[in-house]
Amino acid sequence: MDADYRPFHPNPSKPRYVPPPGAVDAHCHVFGPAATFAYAPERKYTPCDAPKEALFELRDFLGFERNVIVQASCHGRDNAALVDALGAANGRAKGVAVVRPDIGDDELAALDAAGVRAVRFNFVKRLVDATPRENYLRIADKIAPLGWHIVVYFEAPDLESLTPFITSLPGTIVVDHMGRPDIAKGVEHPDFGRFVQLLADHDNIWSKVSCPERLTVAGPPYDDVVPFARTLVERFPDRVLWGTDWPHPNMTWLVPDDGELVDVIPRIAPTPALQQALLVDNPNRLYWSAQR
Ligand code: 0GY
Repeated sequence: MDADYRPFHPNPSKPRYVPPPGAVDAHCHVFGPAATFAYAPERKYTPCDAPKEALFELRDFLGFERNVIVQASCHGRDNAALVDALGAANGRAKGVAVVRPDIGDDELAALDAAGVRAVRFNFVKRLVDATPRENYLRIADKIAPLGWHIVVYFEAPDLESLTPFITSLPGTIVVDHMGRPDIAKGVEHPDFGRFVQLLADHDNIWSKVSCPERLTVAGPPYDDVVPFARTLVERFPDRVLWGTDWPHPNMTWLVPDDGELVDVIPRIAPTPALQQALLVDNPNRLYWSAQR
């Protein structure tokens, strides 16, 4: 682990909020353990191991039934730790992989059988080297027959330049962490307005309303992030997903308490109907439905 890397919270609090039956943590990771699943040589950070057993224990402790495990950049395009976790989850986890453009159909079929339902395109420069757009388009073509979707991760300053590309991609597109808005600018700022408009104009684009801990300026209980997530949940109730982002890679000043993160949910989704859509119906439709 990097000398300045901050491990996940060792003892999160029990949330006051109780998620509905069937609730899904739709954005989390497994890291290593490095002795079995080595980190990628091209990685930009080396995390603390965060194995599947710890993830499943947290899932149960927080009151969730299922996980969507997202391949993180520290494992590069080797999805072995992800596939191992999916295999151990007894059907209670699906995956988002990162793949090479020359991946074979047999490899894709194996990932599909393991429970992968999407690929992730990561545009965050501190996490990955740039990937040529044509590589992403090749991947988009290859996954289309499987009915997978595409998860995109970028930061707010890149929204404008990426919009033509993102809107040209086929199928369902899920944006990580609300496109990482600059919370200090406020929810009324045109920059966040541009992101809201992107979803308003394109009904194939979804957003994860995750990562208050990454976006906040004020810190817990994340009052400053709530209006952003709530805007998206209320405006696009059937195209939002929620996740813990455990084990919270690359947090510099704050080690989030996962119980406190769960307690943000009723503030961004204030009615039972919105909570049901956010935590149960939307992720189950996208990741577990037979007609995906
Ligand atoms: C996240 C956020 C981050 C890291 C990664 O793939 C990754 O390494 O996604 C980050 O550093 O912002 O979603 O886990």
